[in-house]
Amino acid sequence: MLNNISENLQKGKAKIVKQLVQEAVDAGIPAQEILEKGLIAGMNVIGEKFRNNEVFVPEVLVAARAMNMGAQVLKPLLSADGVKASGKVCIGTIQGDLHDIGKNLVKMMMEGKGLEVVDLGTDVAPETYVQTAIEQNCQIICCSALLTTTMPLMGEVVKAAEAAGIRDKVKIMIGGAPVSEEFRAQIGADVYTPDAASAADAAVKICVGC
Ligand code: B1M
Repeated sequence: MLNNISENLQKGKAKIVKQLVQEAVDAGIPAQEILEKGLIAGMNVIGEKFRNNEVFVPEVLVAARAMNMGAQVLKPLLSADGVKASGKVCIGTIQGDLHDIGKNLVKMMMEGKGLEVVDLGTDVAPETYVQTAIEQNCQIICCSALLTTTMPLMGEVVKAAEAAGIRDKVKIMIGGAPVSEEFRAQIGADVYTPDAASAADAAVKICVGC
C-alpha cells in the first residue's frame, strides 16, 4: 500500500494519491508511517531522478502537488496526539528558495501541537522574519532551506535579529535537507532538527519554557 502511494506520487497522480492515503489511514497504518514510507519516500525517488536528469521540473511539480494532497489527508491525524502548547511562531523558506513542502509539513505539525504559526511563504528575506517576529510577538523564528546556495542566508537571519536587538527574546530554529547541526553551530542559530515532527516537539519545549 505504501509503495503504491510512493509510485503514484512519482507519476504525479494527485487524486489517486489522496485516495490511497485515505485507504491506508482506513486500514490503520499510522499517519507518520504513511508520510515517511509513502509520501516522502516517493518524493525522494523523484529527487534522485531529478538529480540524474531522468525527470525535469514539470514532473517534480506534479509530484509535489500529489505530495501536498496526500499530506492534507494526514494533517488532522499527524496533529491529533501529544502535548498541546501555546506560543507563536513565524516560519518561511529562506530568500531565493522556493521549496515549501518541508516547511508546510513543519507548519502543519506545529499547528497540531497548538502553536500559532505565521506563514511567510517562500523566498523570505532575513529582515522579514525579524520584522514579523517583532510585530507579531513571535517566540520563535523558523527557517527552512533546501538549496546549498540559500542556506547561508539563514546566518543573516541570526545577524538581523541581533541588529534589531531581539536576539535574547527570540529563538531561531533551522532545518531542511542540506542543513545540519554543524551548520547550526556555525551560524549561531538555536535549534536544528532533521524533520518536521522533531521541529514541532522542539518548538513546544521552547514555548513551554517561555
Ligand atoms: Co528542487 N532541488 N530545485 N525543486 N527539489 C532539490 C532540493 C535538489 C536536492 C534536487 C536534486 O538535485 N537532487 C536540488 C538542490 C541541490 C543543492 O542545493 N545541493 C534542487 C535544485 C537544484 C532545484 C533547482 C535549482 C532546479 C532548477 O531549476 N535547475 C530549482 C530551485 C528553485 C528555487 O528554489 N529557487 C528547484 C525547483 C524545484 C521545484 C519548484 C520543481 C520543486 C519544489 C516544489 C515545492 O516545494 N513547492 C522541487 C522539488 C520538489 C525538489 C525535491 C525533488 C524534493 C524536495 C521536497 O519537497 N522533499 C528535492 C530533492 C530531494 O530533496 N530529495 C529538490 C520532501 C520534503 C518533505 O522534504 O523539504 O527536506 P524537505 O523537508 C524535510 C526536512 O528537511 C525537514 O522536515 C521535512 C521532513 O519532515 N525540514 C525542516 C524542512 N524544513 C525544516 C525546517 C525546520 C526543521 C525541519 O525548522 C525550522
